[in-house]
Amino acid sequence: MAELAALLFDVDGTLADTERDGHRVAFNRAFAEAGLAWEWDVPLYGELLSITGGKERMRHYLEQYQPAATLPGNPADWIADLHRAKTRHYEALLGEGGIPLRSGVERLLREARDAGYRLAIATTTTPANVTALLENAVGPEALDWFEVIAAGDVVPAKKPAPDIYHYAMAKMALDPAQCIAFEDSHNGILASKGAGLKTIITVNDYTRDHDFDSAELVLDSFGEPQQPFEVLSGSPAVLNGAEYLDMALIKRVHSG
Ligand code: XBP
Ligand code: MG
Repeated sequence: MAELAALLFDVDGTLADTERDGHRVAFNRAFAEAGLAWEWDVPLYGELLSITGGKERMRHYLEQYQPAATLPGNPADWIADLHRAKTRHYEALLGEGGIPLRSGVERLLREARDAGYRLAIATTTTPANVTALLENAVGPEALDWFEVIAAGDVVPAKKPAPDIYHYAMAKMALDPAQCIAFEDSHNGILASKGAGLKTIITVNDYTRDHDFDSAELVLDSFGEPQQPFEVLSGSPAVLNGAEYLDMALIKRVHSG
């Protein structure tokens, strides 16, 4: 087994709980601004999350839930315009400061950096959304923590395709055996496993019941020293009594 060199992070649901109170609200604000009587409530948004990518999700909604809608002009351009508005609303929402990083995330990123591990992001979301999250939840310096921020349309096929992970590793000149991925969803683990990566899952309310059979470790959060994680699945030998995710545990997962 190659030595661990890099940690590759998903963003939405993994670094922060952005979906329900961030993306969903931003979509609804964009719909209202455009004069559309569409409202993505919390359960509906949970269903729509099976389609990754905001533009792809809107197209799916249009086809499946609003088949009678008549669009002004070309559907792809119309969706792209609406999605630009959604991104603007998302950035504004995060600027209001309501979405923190999940438990243990900042502690772990700092520990990994201090120990010399390379960090990258592999996400489906728009690059501006990653910037907005990191700047508002940590500060502008957090953007420099990541050697590569692989995001959005930089690859044509979004998760569950493995392409965004392949892209990030190619940029870093690393093999999958030198990396480990952090995800929160079934589509996410399909992408990371498709790229040959060992994967640690932290679930959230939208993904708790997803299939994570192929994960090396499934937790409810990264945890903190005074705020232990709950283990949903993982090898007791690898866990070795750990109560929060740190580099020692990640190295055991990687070599286990
Ligand atoms: C995230 C997504 C994204 C966001 C919306 O998936 O599916 O579509 O919900 O972002 P993952 P955009 O966490 O697996 O990367 O609207 O910018 O696409
Ligand atoms: Mg995710």
